[in-house]
This record gives sequence, C-alpha cells and structure tokens, in this order.
Amino acid sequence: MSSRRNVLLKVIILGDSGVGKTSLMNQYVKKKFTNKYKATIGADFLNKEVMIDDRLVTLQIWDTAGQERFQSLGVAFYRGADCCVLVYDVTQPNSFKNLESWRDDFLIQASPRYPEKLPFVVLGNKVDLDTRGVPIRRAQAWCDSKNNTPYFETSAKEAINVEQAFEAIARNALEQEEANGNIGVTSHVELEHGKTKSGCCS
Ligand code: G3D
Ligand code: MG
Repeated sequence: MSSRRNVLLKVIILGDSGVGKTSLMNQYVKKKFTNKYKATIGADFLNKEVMIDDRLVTLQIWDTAGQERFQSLGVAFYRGADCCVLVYDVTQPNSFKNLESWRDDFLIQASPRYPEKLPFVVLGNKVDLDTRGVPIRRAQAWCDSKNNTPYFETSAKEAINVEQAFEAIARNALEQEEANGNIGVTSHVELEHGKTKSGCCS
C-alpha cells in the first residue's frame, strides 16, 4: 500500500424515491445507466478517487436502498457527512417541494459543526424528459435562498452534467472538511466498495 495521504470525503444522496439517486451515483462512478439496482439491501456506498486541483481525494458516496420512502435512514447514514446532495425529479413537483424536509432532516440528524457553511448541492434530475413540471427559475430561486446552494440540472440517463455536478460536490465536501479542520488519513476506512448490513431480507 502506498503511504500517500488520502482524504476521505463522505457524500450522502437524499431525495424522494424514484428521482434517480442510484442512477446518478452509478452514472458518475461506473459510467453506466441501467435499472438493475433494485435488489440492494441496506445503505450502500461506492468510492471514487478524484483529483481536486493537486489533491487526491476519495469520495465515498452513500446511497439508500428504498428506506427514503419512510424517511428513516438512521443516524449512521448521516454521521460525518461532508456534503449532502439533494436530488429531485424535474418532472415531479412534489419531489421538489420535499427538498425542504430532506434538507431539514439532514441538518437535524447530521448536525454539521458549521451550519452557516451548509454543505449542500441540489440536482434537478431527468432533464432528458420533456415533461418538465418545475421551472428552472423556481428551483434556482430556492437554491439562492438557501445560502446560494449550487444547483445543477442533470440526466443520469444521458450523462448530462453528472460529472460537473459531482466535481462541485467534491469541492464542496473538501471545503467543508477543511473548515472543520479534521482532514485525516483514511487508514482504517475500507476503501473498496462496501456495504453496511441492515440484517434484513437477504
Ligand atoms: P432512486 O434511487 O432515487 O429511487 P432510481 O431512483 O435511480 O432507482 O431511478 C428511478 C427511475 O428513474 C428508474 O426507472 C430510472 O431508470 C429512472 N431514471 C433515473 N434517472 C433518470 C434520468 O436522468 N432520466 C430518465 N428519463 N430516467 C431516469 P424505472 O423505470 O426503473 O423505475
Ligand atoms: Mg435508489
């Protein structure tokens, strides 16, 4: 193993069921769009190494496996998150309205040390569809009103803006980690694809 210091940044993806969270993660990490993720059980994460300027970081991207339907993700999911990605579906106005409660949930559960530097990025997904239900101005205005949260319109299906969005997510997460002053080595953290077991249904 190399002795290189590698920063591990935890990123969590929140939003209503069906907005494309799993698809976005897979498009970004594996460059694939399929709909064969349904069998996953428990919280699941994927790691991706990225260079930010001259710094190598590992993004550990946490996805849910359907528990978001019940808004019961558990504190381990939120703990230590450096960036929270809020996803909605541009064709589903309700999924946009619910961003507010996903955001509140994150703030309550993760209680970031510097809430004024809120580590959020918002993604309006499925822009490849022409049945848009949320005007871009409305989404942008909401993000502006939340400490100028970065906003991207994406398509996991067509790989539109996914790379750009995750680059912003990585930068945001790194800034958050640096602000908290707890940049460390990832010595004991499993860096391969991993799972936390929910002990259910396997
Ligand atoms: P989730 O993880 O937020 O629950 P998924 O969402 O990633 O499981 O996606 C839910 C459905 O939306 C899937 O379709 C998936 O293929 C589709 N989807 C995800 N992203 C996009 C996108 O960018 N464009 C379009 N057109 N569809 C997308 P199914 O049919 O399997 O339910
Ligand atoms: Mg999913």
